[in-house]
Amino acid sequence: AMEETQIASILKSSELYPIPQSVKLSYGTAGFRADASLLESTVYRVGILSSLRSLKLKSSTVGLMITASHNKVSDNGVKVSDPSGGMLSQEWEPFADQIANASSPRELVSLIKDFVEREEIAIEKGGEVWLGRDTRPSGERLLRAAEIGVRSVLGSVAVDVGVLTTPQLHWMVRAKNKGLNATESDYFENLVTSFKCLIDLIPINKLEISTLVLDGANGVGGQKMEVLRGYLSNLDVEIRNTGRDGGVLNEGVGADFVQKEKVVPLGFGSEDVGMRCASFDGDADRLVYFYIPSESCGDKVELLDGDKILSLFALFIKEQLNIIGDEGKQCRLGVVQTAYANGASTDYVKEMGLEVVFAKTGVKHLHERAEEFDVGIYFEANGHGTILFSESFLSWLVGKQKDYSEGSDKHNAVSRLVAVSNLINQAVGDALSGLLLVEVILQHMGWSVQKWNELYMDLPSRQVKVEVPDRTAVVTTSEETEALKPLGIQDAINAEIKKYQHGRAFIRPSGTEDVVRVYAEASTQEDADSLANSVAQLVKSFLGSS
Ligand code: G16
Repeated sequence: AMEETQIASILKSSELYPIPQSVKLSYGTAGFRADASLLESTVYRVGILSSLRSLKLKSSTVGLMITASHNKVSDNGVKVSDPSGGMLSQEWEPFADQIANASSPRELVSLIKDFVEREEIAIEKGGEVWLGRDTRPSGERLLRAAEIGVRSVLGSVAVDVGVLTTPQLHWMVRAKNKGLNATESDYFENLVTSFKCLIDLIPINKLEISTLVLDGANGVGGQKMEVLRGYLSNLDVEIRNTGRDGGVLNEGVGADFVQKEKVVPLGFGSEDVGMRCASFDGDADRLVYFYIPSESCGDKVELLDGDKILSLFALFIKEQLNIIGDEGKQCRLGVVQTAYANGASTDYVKEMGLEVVFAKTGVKHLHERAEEFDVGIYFEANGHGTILFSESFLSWLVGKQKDYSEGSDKHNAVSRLVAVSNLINQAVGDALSGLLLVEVILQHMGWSVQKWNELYMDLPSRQVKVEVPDRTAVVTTSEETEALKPLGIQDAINAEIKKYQHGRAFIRPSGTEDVVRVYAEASTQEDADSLANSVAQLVKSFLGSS
């Protein structure tokens, strides 16, 4: 139960952060997001929640990240990292929604009191929360609100860990709770060591190292890459859109833009034809690759999205398991995708003999499913994903490292897998670590970006968003492939799909923007465009346009 002094502390601090009128907030796909001017009270309250989460888990460190990722610069948001480094347990999301929307300090306190009792949280000890933010100008002010929230749970400590990518914070929180070194420089050191290890294990380096051109989305990721680059050899990166040259975060740049529009980001053009290029999103948890084909008319790019990255990773890991032989083949290697995955990528990984499962959009859903495998690779088409190694498989690998003679093929294959498990962020999808893994695999294979792209050919696809008065009117099945509401819309969508060869389409309400998303696939680009447009029309006629 909560003491009077504790209640008074929350009542007092919450007076500082009245809730703006007429906003209804929801934790959504990836935390709360809204125009930054509306968010102080929310972030303050998520600060309280984070302290409670820490207390619930024996004062383990919890992470609180201020970012709105791919959204526009005037938006901001807040997401919580659990002590494992994964997303906040979904069981706590309803409580997050309730307190974010509590209309008065009294209501807030009463919700907290009930929750603390129900969850049997021992509030006497004090928790620990690490606070990070991206480069958004509103970040600092919001971080102060979060600190006050954290500290209003008496005895709890708020540690400002500064400007970070979202995956850096998740990694640091995970490391801290495992009792490992957990500063930002430890993060960099870990990447550098495991990258070098993989480079040293390349049989014969078949490829001249060519320059990679990175689009930093005018956000935190490009800036961190500038630091990291300084410690790496065997990688030549030119970084554009760092945000220092006047460019605006995510505006005409970044992974979300490139993946959705399939056109070059600002700062790239005809002089880059054929070059290997990559884009991060605003908080560097997404990564896509692209190149400008020589026959490109206008600004079209050839996109290598999350599905292609997943396929490359799957191929490399499978190759190592094959080298290990019969024992390696017993490893359960699986893949997790969402409804957005290009049909051609799913066919490709299935042909490789991998198990494929589908999850709802949002890495929190994919991550859960990937944990079911010995090695689970998950990616959303938008470039958000990672590889998870189970504890038991990792200790098996480490054991094998002792069994096989050093320098043998099997020993090398095992060492590569161990290095991959260190390089790739086990907490959450991470553009920096994903990029390093792509780069080292390409060098290992001796492949150009064009060669990698030939793994399979994407079915043409199109995504559009539709603004509607109330996006929650769309309710989908658990894998989001069909709409249950509004009644009748799915039949109408099916009738459209039927008109196209290899037609596939679905709609879902976004969890990060106030729109309904439409995805369509068909055998030609023209057909995919036209299917997407007619489904968008259906959305407008069933839901009205705003
Ligand atoms: C977030 C989630 C992703 C999700 C994306 C889009 O990305 O972390 O898993 O795919 O939102 O979600 P929605 O379609 O619901 O708007 P980010 O990079 O913005 O954090």
